[in-house]
Amino acid sequence: MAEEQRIVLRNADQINPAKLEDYLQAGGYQGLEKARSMSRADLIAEVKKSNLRGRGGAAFNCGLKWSFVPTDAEVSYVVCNLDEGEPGTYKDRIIVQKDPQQLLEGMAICGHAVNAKQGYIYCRGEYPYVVELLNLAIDQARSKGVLGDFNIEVRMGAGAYVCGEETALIESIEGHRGEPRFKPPFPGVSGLWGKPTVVNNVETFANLPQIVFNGADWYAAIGASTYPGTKVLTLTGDVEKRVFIEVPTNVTLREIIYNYGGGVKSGRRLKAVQVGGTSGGFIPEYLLDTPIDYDSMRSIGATLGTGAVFVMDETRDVVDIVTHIAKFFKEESCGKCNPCREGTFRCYEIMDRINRGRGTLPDIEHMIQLGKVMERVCLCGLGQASPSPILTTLQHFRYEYERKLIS
Ligand code: L3W
Repeated sequence: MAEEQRIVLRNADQINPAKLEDYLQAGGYQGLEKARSMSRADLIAEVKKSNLRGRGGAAFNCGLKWSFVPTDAEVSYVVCNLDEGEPGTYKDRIIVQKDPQQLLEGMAICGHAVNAKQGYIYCRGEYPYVVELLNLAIDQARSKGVLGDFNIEVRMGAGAYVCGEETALIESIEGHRGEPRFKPPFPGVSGLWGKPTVVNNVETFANLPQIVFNGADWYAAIGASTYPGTKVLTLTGDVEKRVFIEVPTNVTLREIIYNYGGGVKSGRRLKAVQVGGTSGGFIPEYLLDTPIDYDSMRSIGATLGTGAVFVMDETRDVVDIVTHIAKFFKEESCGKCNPCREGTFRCYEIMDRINRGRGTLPDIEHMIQLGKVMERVCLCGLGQASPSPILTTLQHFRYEYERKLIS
């Protein structure tokens, strides 16, 4: 059986997360110390070479993103995306609850690389206890002076899913309504208060202390070559064991479900797996031998996204599940762009009609057309990703839709 490999979760349940001393004894802040001995350009080059790719959904090369911050910027910011609003997703919460200092260290490493003195953690509003732990960790780090002149503050979201999108998140920190901005300019050039801003996910930052301490080559050799390292996954749904694990990125979905999750609950057959949360595509049984790296997942029309692996057994009604998901997107669309505001509404309307046994064959064809347009023209990830459950289930489970149509 493929072994778990812990980078991000290496201190999980080994240290007291509320004690900075524990983190220091486990080797904490050595990555930051090493980073500070490097020039900004060398540090960015090292992170780029490690090929660490964003763990929040888009898998963009982390070092490359940092390199967009102009070298002559007088003020720049580091922002951690802990919004985690994707239903069924909770890996960032666990990473922070198990080891908050590691996140702070990762952010300070980024601060050194882009010459930022101020960082913000944007935390999901439903995680007040995480905010408490983070504030405690920040106070301890500040008292001990381990962060140097890098300051971190926590900001709380208010329950809007769209604020996980980086520019909506920036708007929200600035005190505005959470709506995405047009890109370009990208935040790396013009973000928070118009200043260069790096926005990375919790898991991305949490990898950095070990990457800098052990070197880019060490990291690049772990897991899949195009998406190296490990991935923290949360396995839920119809499995014997619901677990969170950290595995190298070349592990397959089948290994995750059967080796770590103990297989499908009650010996039933597997119908589908949704990877990445509600915006993830549905994967049928015959594709389970696909590795969980970002590119392999994309090649089968799925996403890796937030690392949520949701298993559905043979008794599940795929059309009913997708109808609920479509309702979620309709409610969470911020309404700024027409394709998302109207598209999510229409998708839900059609899905609901089909689910209630009143749909027709043209409904399916319209929805496919609409979904394909939304993927291309919606302003942000919310609208672009929202048709994925519909399109992938129509690809793999079309018979379930047809069975519900008016005959
Ligand atoms: C400068 C360029 N920067 C790209 C940056 C960009 C962003 C990153 C990826 O996310 C997925 C989707 C959602 N100059 C750049 C550049 N960048 N080109 O690289 O950019 P992009 O456009 O590929 O993706 P995106 O729109 O940022 C789309 C998911 O991400 N999503 C994520 C939410 C994450 C959380 C979380 O971490 N807690 O909630 C939201 O939209 O589903 O799959 O940084 O600026 N030429």
